[in-house]
Amino acid sequence: MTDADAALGEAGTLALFDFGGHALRDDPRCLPVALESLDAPVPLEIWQVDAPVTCGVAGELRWSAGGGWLFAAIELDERDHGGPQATATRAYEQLRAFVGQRAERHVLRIWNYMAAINQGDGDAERYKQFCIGRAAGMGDFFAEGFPAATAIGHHGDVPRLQVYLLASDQSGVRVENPRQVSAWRYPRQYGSTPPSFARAMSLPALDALAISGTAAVVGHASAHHDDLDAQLEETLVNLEALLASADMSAGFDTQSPLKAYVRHSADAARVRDFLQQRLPGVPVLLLHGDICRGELLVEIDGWRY
Ligand code: 3EB
Repeated sequence: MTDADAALGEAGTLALFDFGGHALRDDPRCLPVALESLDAPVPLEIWQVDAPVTCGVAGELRWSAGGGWLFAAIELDERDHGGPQATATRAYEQLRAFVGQRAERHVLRIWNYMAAINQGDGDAERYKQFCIGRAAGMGDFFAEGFPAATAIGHHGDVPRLQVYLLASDQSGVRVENPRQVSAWRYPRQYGSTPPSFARAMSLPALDALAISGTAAVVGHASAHHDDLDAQLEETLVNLEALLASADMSAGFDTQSPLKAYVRHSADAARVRDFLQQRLPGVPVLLLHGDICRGELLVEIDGWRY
């Protein structure tokens, strides 16, 4: 029996994420993520709740729920929907319609993985088109504030958009970073529709902070173009600023799993060394992914308990 089978056999398993190589079962709780791990062996990410879990398929979505928590995921092939903007709209319309009729209607955290995220110039950049489509699909569902999020480019052959989320029957508390302009207030140069996400979401039920994709952005500008070490340093300063903004103690530990998205796989060893030195003992999963601004080499997200 594989680790995945064992996890799926447990009553409280809400979701299982595979970053390569685990040959997951055809189960609504299993998501093969389009990003490749730069670590071996590839750990399986497992979400568990303290309650029985039900799961199912609803149109193009799959979902699972238990103990007041909801996982939902959608994967769409852009070729069926006409590009990143229309695909994002469709994905978010469906997620919104589904979550809106659930008791777990508070969306706390969203992950977005799309192909060729930096392709196209200026307003034609695929990430910017995704942002327009995402906002249209969200409608006014997040009028009171956006969830925490990550948006990363994958290297898969198929132009597939994957969106998955964690929602709850209890609301979270949005956290912004005083060192950074809130993403939804980014000036026009970053696209006609600014990115719709909060920098972090505090989850009182878990006594945890869900941290959005965090990079070397200061104010609204990217800092340290093409300087990996300096971007990592700046990212750590931003992560600490978020903890302070959430009234949490400083630092990360063995209970705080992080993911580092690395643009160039050749940088993986350096990123691993840097983080081992600066965040000793912190579990970090290294993933090969493109950051949504071409000049950014690395981005970190994760959890702080
Ligand atoms: C930034 O700070 C980096 O579009 O959902 C980070 C996290 C970023 C989430 C998103 C984008 C998103 O602007 C990019």
